[in-house]
Amino acid sequence: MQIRRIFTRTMISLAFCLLTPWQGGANHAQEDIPIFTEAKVAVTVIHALDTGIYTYQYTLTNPPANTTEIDGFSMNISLSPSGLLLPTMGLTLDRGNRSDGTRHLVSFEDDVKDLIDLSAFVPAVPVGTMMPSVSDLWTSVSVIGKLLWSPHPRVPPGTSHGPLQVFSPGLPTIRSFQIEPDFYPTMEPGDCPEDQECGDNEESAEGDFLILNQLIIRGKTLGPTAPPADFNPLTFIETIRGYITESQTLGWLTDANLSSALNGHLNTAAEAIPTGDIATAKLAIEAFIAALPVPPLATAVCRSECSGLLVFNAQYLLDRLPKEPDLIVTNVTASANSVQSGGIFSVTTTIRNQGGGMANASFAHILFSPDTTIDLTDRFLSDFSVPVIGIGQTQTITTTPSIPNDISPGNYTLMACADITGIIAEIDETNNCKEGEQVTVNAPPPPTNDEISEATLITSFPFPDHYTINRHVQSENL
Ligand SMILES: [Ca+2]
Ligand SMILES: [Ca+2]
Ligand SMILES: [Ca+2]
Repeated sequence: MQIRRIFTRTMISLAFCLLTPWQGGANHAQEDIPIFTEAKVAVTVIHALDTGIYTYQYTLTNPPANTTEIDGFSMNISLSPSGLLLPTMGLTLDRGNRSDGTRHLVSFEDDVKDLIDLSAFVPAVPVGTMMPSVSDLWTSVSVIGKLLWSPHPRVPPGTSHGPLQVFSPGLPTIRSFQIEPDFYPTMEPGDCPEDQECGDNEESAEGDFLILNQLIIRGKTLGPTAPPADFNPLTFIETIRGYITESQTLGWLTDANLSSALNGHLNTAAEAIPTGDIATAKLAIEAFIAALPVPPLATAVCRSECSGLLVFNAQYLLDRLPKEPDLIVTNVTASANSVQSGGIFSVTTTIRNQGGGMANASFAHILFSPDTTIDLTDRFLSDFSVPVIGIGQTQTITTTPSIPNDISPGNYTLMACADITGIIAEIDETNNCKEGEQVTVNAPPPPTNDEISEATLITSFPFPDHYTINRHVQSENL
């Protein structure tokens, strides 16, 4: 549009200068200034899970109160310096219908090759493929990241035009747009040909540009941006938090309670991630998404801009949280703090899956350690099976291990470890053990005051030469 417009303006300017240079000062603007006080752009965003491509659909509306047509829509889609470099291969620009009815399509690379050194070409826009869906349209993308659409015919008052579509792997972000009326300054300021006397015409052109600048309707909408090159979940949570604030300012999100709830979910996730509690972060982000309409749907308090911006960015974050389980022992407790070698006691162990994926069934074990670290000198007491544990879920299991007869009396630290056989691939394999309380192991006292609690006389016929007596001896002190 810009190229065409400059061309058109130049032609008009030349016509003025060549044909009626003395009338160049006639004030076109005062006669033709249209009423153009309101125009809207609505956007919806759709995400294709199989390709990862986001489709941005824009509809322009020219309200009936205006007296002129919409001539163009432009949007800043410049690449963020901290963003991933997205390929522009396949980015296609639509230049409208040819005379034979076919579409005139040009590749972005072809379009910019005269402007830049292609050997040093780096993608300038976060748009991988692009094809406007409507005919009668003229599209361009500048190397600095300005997307321009010029509908043809132009959009009259009281009508809408669209959807204009952008296909991009770029995430939704807040972009500035302009809607321009059908109002042409007579010429570009300073464009008067050297061999002409343009006089007042040039001053009038400057005045016209001032008027055009006031007529242009500016606003914010959604457009693609490159995902961050160095993805950090905590930084990204702050990006989403900023989107909530700006959505409120722009009137896309009008429910203060909903905003507060959304920020609460982000707070929960931001506190959980540094502790390794991915499960809590994941559940919080899922709750964040569940609180919003599914894009491209909107509600009275969350417009399509709100749902597209917040849901797809939250989904992006969710997709990048670790998907493996992470088992940890959150508690291990003994039924007694003093036991006797050869005796039994009960131990209750709680295992939590704080990871981002379900943990299959596994085995855990209980140890006595003379110190507070797990090593080969520790005494194994028992192992037990642990059932499947869902994301953020726990299992509490009580076992009754026997204390070995030959364990040395003394103080031991009770310890429990998850996934001792290593069958679960986890986010963190080094956090599976936890120490419990100190347990004192006492040696059994020597038997005293033996009692015969039971005696059996083995007899047979004929009577043998001698008898065998089996005797069970129990210590009173046991
Ligand atoms: Ca673990
Ligand atoms: Ca140890
Ligand atoms: Ca493991």
